[in-house]
Amino acid sequence: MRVRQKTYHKVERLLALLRGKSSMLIVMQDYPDPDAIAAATALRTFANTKAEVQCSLAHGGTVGRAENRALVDYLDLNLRPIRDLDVQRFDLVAMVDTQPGTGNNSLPSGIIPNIVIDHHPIRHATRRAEFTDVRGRYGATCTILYEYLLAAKIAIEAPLATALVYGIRSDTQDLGGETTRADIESYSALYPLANRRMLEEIKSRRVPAAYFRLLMQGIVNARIFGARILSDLGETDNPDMIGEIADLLLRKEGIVWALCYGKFEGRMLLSLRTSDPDANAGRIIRAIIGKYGTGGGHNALAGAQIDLTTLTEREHHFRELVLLRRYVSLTGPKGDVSEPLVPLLNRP
Ligand SMILES: [Mn+2]
Repeated sequence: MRVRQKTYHKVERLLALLRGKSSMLIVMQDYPDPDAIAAATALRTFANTKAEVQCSLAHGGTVGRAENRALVDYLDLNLRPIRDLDVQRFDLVAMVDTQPGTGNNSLPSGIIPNIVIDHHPIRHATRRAEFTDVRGRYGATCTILYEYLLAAKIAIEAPLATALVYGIRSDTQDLGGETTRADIESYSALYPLANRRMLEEIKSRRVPAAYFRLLMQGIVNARIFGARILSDLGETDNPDMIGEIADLLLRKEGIVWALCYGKFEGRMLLSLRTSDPDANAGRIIRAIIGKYGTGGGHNALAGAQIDLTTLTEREHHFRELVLLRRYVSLTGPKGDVSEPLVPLLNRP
């Protein structure tokens, strides 16, 4: 794989920023996915190797999905809750796979990060960072970081290669829809370096009984409106299940849009998926959320969050109805009747 001039240029600028510094905080989404976890690990490797900068990886929420926890365990990462850290104490603050003000991370609002590396559409607040590399067309942030490691001639050990492979694979849905040539080339270069047995183990990590309870809830509550499906998970202790069930519901024959939502720690979290190659789920979810919260994403998948702590039960209920009405009206024709995905049987 050939390193592009642009990447050499970015790497030089990043090195200039790291030089002479001793600590860096790397902030991920609150519920980091494999792309974020691997990209943060790669940035840490870059900073350690090239500038001896010590890094802390932090996020605001939890790692719920069993596969993601397996990845964190395998990389032996000590992920820190951002609220326990004094952000000002670090020489540098970096963000990967997210940006300031998106609502899906817990970087304190007054802090401008020094470094932002991401593949979501660029945000206004990001332009204030000293170093930005936002490649909206890329399938994964891991691909950007792999190019940095390559340009800086850093040897990639098996655990990091494994994480990057897994990150690219999961963010591009196995190199499907939103994949660029750079993603495919990075994947091909990294795959021979990865630990294939570990990839298998991460994917088949066992899940607790609670997983099946949430799965049942997601299926029993699912309702279909023509080519749309939606499901309410209710109160959940595993926010990653919301996205996982949205993925699952999209597999139903004839479904083009899937929305799943639930409540976690005073927030309503929503995951939107579409199989329409011409649609933009990120734009639709922002239209659904409006002023109630924040949201964003890619063409095929998007997420949003609403703070519930200032709302009464009644206000929340009203908003929920508004959101569902917007979802249905923005994703298809009016007049489709609601029917359950699985009509409940009468038990004997
Ligand atoms: Mn990503």
